[in-house]
Amino acid sequence: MKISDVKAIEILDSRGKPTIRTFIKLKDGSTYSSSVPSGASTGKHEAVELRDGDAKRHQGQGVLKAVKNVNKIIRPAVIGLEVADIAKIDRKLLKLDGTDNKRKLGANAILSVSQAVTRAAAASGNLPLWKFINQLFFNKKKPRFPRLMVNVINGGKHANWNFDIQEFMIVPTSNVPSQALQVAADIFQRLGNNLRKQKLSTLVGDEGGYSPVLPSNEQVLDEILTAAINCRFQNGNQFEFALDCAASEFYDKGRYILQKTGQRLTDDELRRYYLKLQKTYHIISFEDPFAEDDWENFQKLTSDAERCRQITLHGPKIFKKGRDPKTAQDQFIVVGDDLYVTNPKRIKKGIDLKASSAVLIKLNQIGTVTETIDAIKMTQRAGWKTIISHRSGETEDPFIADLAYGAGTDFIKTGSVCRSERLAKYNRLIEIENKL
Ligand code: 2PG
Ligand code: MG
Repeated sequence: MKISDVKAIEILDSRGKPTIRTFIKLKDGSTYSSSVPSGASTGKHEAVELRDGDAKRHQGQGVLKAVKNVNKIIRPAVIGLEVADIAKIDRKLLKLDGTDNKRKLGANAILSVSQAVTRAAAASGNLPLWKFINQLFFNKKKPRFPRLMVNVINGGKHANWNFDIQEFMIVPTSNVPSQALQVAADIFQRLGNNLRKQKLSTLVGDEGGYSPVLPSNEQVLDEILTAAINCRFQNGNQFEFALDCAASEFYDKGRYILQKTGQRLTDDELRRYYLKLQKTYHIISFEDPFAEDDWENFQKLTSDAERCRQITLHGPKIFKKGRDPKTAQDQFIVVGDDLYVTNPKRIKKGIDLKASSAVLIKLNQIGTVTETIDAIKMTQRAGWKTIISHRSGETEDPFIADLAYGAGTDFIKTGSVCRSERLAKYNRLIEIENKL
């Protein structure tokens, strides 16, 4: 079916900052929309998010220029095109922009169109979004539910720097959404009760995790462990731990500067610290453990992780606390987020250098659906893990839930079980589980 109209508007994201929503109208009059999120701990190599810079509106954060680019430049170019031909439409968008980082039209403008077109194409073919993505891009490879990375404590830039580590996540073992969410929600509620009993704050950060004042990263992990034990869950059985260190945010001129203690760690000291945390708490995933261009230290930690994996698989059972290393699904992956910014060129470099063992995938870091799919496929071909991710500034659009299931990614990271912009994605996974 052909596109008959396109219209973008400025809306607000979960932090009250402007973002863009685009509507695609088809020849039969049906209309479909999609909205784009926005990061806080952004990578410097990300595609450009176009902001107005007009101090009189939204402290310069307005997106009216991006809206205008959709309504005046993209609209006439895509009206009349066949909506199902997403690759062609994305190519057209890239050509209209003509820059290497989407600075002319804005990745926010381009992605809002690309996502809305994908949603409209799925609907016009009478398919749920996940199925459309699966059939078109993944050759009907069996879709699969991702494991959930649920961020229960927020730190770093997402919570006024109460911890250096940005995200403390629990990863339920089950990949059945309703079951995984039950584990996550039980731990989250219990954690809240425990914090309240200690007269600690239960206010939540940008991604819906608590952000109490606690003296150390270890204390955070201990609090989560206690809550889990209170629920009769065991680390390694019902759930595991994952961290997003977002280390670019505390890197300065060759040193990693811890805000709590003022310590200035060398890269080796930081790596040793991570290994200690990994061993103590059985953390399965370290995202952005080093700064966004620190390829060498990513490589070092990845080879440490591989060594640990070999020992776990073939050596003595070093993990206690109920975890059976032979059956554990995921063991100590190193994830590149700001390192790759979902850019196939940077991912290729990472694969060549063995700089990680997983890639975080964010649509708005690269700016079109097809380039995002390329990034996912390249990562999957390398035998690495894929993690679809939200941004800290989100909307109620659950697009990424369908993407994760349709693409059969290993994980999805979409915040805590609190704040509706996060729940929109989890609840969409429950709908898919119930075949709705
Ligand atoms: C991250 C993301 C999402 P932001 O670093 O992985 O959790 O944060 O959107 O602020 O970049
Ligand atoms: Mg990150």
